[in-house]
Amino acid sequence: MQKKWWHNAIGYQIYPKSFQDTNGDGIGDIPGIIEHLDDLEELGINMIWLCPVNKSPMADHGYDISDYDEIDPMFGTLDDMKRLIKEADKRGIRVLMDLVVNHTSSEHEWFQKALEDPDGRYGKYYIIREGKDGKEPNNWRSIFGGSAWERIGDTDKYYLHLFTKWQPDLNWENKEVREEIYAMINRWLDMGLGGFRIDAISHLKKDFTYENLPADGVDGYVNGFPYFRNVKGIETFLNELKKETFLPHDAFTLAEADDVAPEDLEDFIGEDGYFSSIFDFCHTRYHVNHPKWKDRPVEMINDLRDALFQKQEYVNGRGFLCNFLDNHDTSRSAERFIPREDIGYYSMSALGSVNFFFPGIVFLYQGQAAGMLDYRKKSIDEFRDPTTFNMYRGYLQEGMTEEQALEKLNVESREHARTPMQWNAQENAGFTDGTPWFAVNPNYKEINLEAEKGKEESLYHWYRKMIALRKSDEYSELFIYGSLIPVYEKTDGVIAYEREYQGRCVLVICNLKAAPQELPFGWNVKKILLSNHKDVNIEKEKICLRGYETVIADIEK
Ligand code: TEU
Ligand code: CA
Repeated sequence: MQKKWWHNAIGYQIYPKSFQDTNGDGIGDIPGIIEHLDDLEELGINMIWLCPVNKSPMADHGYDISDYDEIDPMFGTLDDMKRLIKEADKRGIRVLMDLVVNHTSSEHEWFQKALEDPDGRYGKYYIIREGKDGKEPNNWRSIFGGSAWERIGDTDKYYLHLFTKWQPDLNWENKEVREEIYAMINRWLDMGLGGFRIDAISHLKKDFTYENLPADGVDGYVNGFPYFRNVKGIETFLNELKKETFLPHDAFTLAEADDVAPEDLEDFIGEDGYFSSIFDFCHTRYHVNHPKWKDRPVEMINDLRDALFQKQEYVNGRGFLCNFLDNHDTSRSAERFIPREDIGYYSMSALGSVNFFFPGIVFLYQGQAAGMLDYRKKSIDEFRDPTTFNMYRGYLQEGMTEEQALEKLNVESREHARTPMQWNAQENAGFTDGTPWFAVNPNYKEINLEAEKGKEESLYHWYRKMIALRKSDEYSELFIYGSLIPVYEKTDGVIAYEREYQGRCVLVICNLKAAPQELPFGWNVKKILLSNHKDVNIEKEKICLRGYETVIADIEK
């Protein structure tokens, strides 16, 4: 395998709106990111991904871009962006932008022109179809709820939007669209950008056979994923995209590519794959799908373990998945997997290591190393996300009471991890001198980065130590190229594995149960590398793990 700088990169996702405000308007900005580069360097980060900062009317918080070549004034200027790239580079940190090319904003110039003349040149940039019997062309449900089609004025034409109606889908079948996009990508890469996180890439190709299927919900619509997710033929677009842009720049790419079939993984992330790495979401949805989600039973940990190991088995060393627990589209992982009464340093540090030493790339989300948690809302009006509002309407339609719907959203909403970054115990957690665009979690006086840094046993130090170990001269090759061997696979609440490389072996054991567990132990420990407690209890032939204890050891098999 050809070695690349990013093989052992530690990534950090920034939600710019909520990271650091520097001009008192209550909205995080690019100068705010520059201010914290030293913090990120100290943590050991060498790659940052910024959620979209391009010009946008912000209908979906920037995932609706109206000008790909501009920075939204809310975040700063193009010069700020160039300065960020330069300052990051000085600290060995590469910058990734978010590439949102499945759709544009409805305010993008192309779409405005398409509306004026749906049959003209720009109409062909989007997916516009005639309605059927005065209704939408078909009954696909948008991923964000409601119909996936929106009528154009009082015509009988509709445009497709897999996300909100303010995010019309681009027509990738049109070569002219593809060429515009490639040229835009190359302009950014020429500026010295490290690469991109690529949004919703599995949806580029649509199956135009448009079958009207029986509705699968009370809204009368149907889940159209088989027609617009990883549809056959997408490989032609993905190959071309890579060849025309990323490849000549040797750019790093991390695609949001959900549910790629095991047999296609090599095409996606193999040595000559379309992308350097992908996000898979197999492990992020239990909190809503599990029948007993309210209690976070230990079976959820077992399911998490099985899903994580299964995905790694599919990849089987052929490429690099991205290992993450938190992002801007989900509640904080501790809230999803740990019973509420147990949430704290031990449980969160143990959870943080379950996939940290896996083959692949590690990505942390802002606030994760500061121990940030969800802020439960008391009213629907406190949310800011269009999808959350759609979900709320849907739940009421299904017959839930307002309280029941709110309770569900307090777990499910995509917005929980988007509250402002908690830097310190000062007003507004040090995020802004103004009024924050989205309420700061009132727990900031206790939970904030400065407080974490000051404690001996803290998540911040835990992550910093884990990062240092992953990157250390002695072990980095093992963590990059070593094989993954699951152990204790049938033990309730335990996620454990060996990493083996050239005759050396590291063992990672995480007990995700509140209760202690005594496990048989047949290895010779050469050295304890890390433990989230003060000491480790290994006796002859057994290890006694405390509740939520993690041990990482160099072993002899
Ligand atoms: O999310 C895409 C998204 O909603 C996926 O999780 C989706 O469920 C998946 O593609 C189905 O296969 C991204 C961004 O992360 C999100 O914040 C944006 O709102 C969205 O795209 C639209 O740009
Ligand atoms: Ca600002």
